[in-house]
Amino acid sequence: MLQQVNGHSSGSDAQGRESLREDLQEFLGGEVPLHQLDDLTKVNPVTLETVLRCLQARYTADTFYTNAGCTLVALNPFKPVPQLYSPELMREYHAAPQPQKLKPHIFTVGEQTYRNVRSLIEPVNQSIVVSGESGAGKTWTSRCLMKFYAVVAASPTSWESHKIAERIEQRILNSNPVMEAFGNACTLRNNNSSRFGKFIQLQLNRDHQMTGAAIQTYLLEKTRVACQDSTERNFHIFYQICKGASADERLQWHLPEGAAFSWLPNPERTLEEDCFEVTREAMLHLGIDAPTQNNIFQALAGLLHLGNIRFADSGDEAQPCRPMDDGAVRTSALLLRLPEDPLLETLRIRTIRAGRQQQVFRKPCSQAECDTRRDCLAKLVYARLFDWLVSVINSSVCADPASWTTFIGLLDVYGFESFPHNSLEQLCINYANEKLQQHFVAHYLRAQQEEYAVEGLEWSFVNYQDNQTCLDLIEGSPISICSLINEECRLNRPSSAAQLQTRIESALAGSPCLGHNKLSPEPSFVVLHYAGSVRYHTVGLVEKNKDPIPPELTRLLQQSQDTLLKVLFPADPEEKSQEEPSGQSRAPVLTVVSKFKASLEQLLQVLQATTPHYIRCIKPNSQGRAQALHREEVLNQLEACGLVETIHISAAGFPIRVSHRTFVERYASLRRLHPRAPPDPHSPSPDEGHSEGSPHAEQATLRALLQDILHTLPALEAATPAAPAGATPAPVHCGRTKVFMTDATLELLERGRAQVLEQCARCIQAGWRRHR
Ligand code: AD9
Ligand code: MG
Repeated sequence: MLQQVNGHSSGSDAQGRESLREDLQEFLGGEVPLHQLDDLTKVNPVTLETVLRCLQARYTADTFYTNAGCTLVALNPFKPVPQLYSPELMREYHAAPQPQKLKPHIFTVGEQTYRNVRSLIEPVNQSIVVSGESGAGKTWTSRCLMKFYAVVAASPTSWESHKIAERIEQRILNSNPVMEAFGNACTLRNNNSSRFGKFIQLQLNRDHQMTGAAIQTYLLEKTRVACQDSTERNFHIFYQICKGASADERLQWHLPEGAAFSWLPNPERTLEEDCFEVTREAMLHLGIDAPTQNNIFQALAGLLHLGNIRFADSGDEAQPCRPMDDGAVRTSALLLRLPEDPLLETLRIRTIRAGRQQQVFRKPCSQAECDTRRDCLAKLVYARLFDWLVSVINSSVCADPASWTTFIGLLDVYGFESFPHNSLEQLCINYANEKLQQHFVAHYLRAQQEEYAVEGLEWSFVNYQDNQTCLDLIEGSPISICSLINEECRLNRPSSAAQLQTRIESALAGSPCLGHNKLSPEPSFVVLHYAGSVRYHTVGLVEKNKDPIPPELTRLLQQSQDTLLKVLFPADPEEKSQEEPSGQSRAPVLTVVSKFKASLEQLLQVLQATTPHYIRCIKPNSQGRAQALHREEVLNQLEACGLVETIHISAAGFPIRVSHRTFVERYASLRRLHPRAPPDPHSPSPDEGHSEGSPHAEQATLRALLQDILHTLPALEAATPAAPAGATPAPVHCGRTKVFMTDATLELLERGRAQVLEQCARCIQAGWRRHR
């Protein structure tokens, strides 16, 4: 049935060739300047080189968005472009009869998504997946989309609570600065790098107004609280309090001007993110009042002082280590409102239960163990604080279940990462990116090709990169990288980093995605991800995966007199004695990797139940400079996200699919508009060979009607004022059970149908007047 796959009708070969020639001319003949070519599917031929040239030309012309079929490519401008995100422009895209006819923009995706929720008979939840490497602009894009919905889907009523009457959209927007202050940090790749993943559901009521939102976060990189690369920074909020506190607050929080903190590297670097006032104001709007805020910042200052505690070996195994600076212990105890002696004791001494009588033994920790316990205490407090903040924000912005019916989900997860040193955090981040890439491949590429095959449409199969092999290596069963790391945790045996490397390399040697690991002096393994190869260092990997929390630490925090810490660490009345059993620490119930895997699976389930839209953010250069597009870097990203394959498929694709019956029912009337010439007496009748009323006969009749309707298309097109003379017939194809077409064809058919309806209405009116 299908005669070609490049978006040209099967109607006439000559016409198809002519239009193909025109397309080629558009690109090769230079009639349309490259920077004006706003869909990469029109670049001809589609190769990495031509796509890159087009993007480069557009970037030079300050055009940052380009369609790539079903995906939008967003180049990071690395400079303010306020006119591109004004509320006026948002309204323009929202009001446009056909937003896809306007210049490509994230607002086109936003509006299309919004219309999908509104226009479908059975409303389907939508999601926008924003992807790209670190610093490519994902968070920026999701923030702009939230602003877009705050404008176009604003609810008419305001909320009255927390003594502030305000619009819910504003409150949802206020969640951004708070989440970013506590969850973002300056890294080598991005001054405002998200150190957690975020999925936000914008909840819409029956009238498609935003009534609330729900935020889900993924794996905060909590190690950053206590351990930062010398070129990076801790979470923004620590710098905000140190730079933005008032004189009184400095006294209260023990943060004198110029104080040095070992967990606060590069304090002299000032970023635009260091804006304490913005965070405070936003917290206030979210219902976090000034005393609670004060409490939070005081606890954070306590953590900074905790980081300054250093231990010196006592030189005697039976004696605990000595703190080198009593002042740091005292101040952190004071700010966290913990008793000073138990704090010091908990950091320096382990309690172990052993023997039949379960006697309690106290064992002094080595200097390294003391440091680990101090860091663990800080991570524990910060992670709980972050989760608590998310829950407070959710309770402030989440609509009650009865007041929303559909949602638009925005996914902004940390981009693919490859640093000189990669550990468990990068493994999890890159694992998440592999999963999302697979979702993309599965949803668009594979599903599209498979449906074409089932429908009997001819299809020149495109070779796309399926990353299942890589996912098998990371998470597969029975043996994978995750299962091996988890097993080490479960066995709880002392094993070296080199042993873990050997186990991974020998057990998974058969995987084509496990790279060669010849040159590294450090124990590590290499994974060939879809976006590039990454070397993961195995030192400390198992311990990070266990993420052990000595029970004494939790119990210590339960003793705090601080109101906030009391909420974060409620006393557990049922609590049994939790001293460690003798020997090794207890095996953890759930490892970091298994928790992450479970939350990722949950996320994918949600995504799979929505209609997804994709925005691919591209970082034009790694220095964050405006007007500079580095070919090699962009090429790597284009290749990594499989964009070329996407363009191939989308160019040949027909996004609209309708069953034969629905199509005939909706458009049968078009035959009135342009009746077909009487049938050729020599051609076989549609139901020939089938008895009347049989399913085959019905099918044949449907097909005949279908063909009649399709034959009206050229006439419809010719009658369209906008259609240039000799325009290509709209691409449409008949599969076994469905009709496949482009948006343009659908538009044409709908216009024709409206015309018929209008004619009918006029006839009825005329008849009615005559009757009177
Ligand atoms: V990461 O994976 O969280 O490390 P993102 O989220 O992809 O990363 P982000 O959105 O934070 O990157 O963008 C990085 C920086 O690029 C921003 O801080 C802005 O300075 C800059 N940016 C991104 N998009 C735009 C834009 N549309 N206009 C202007 C932009 N600047
Ligand atoms: Mg981000």
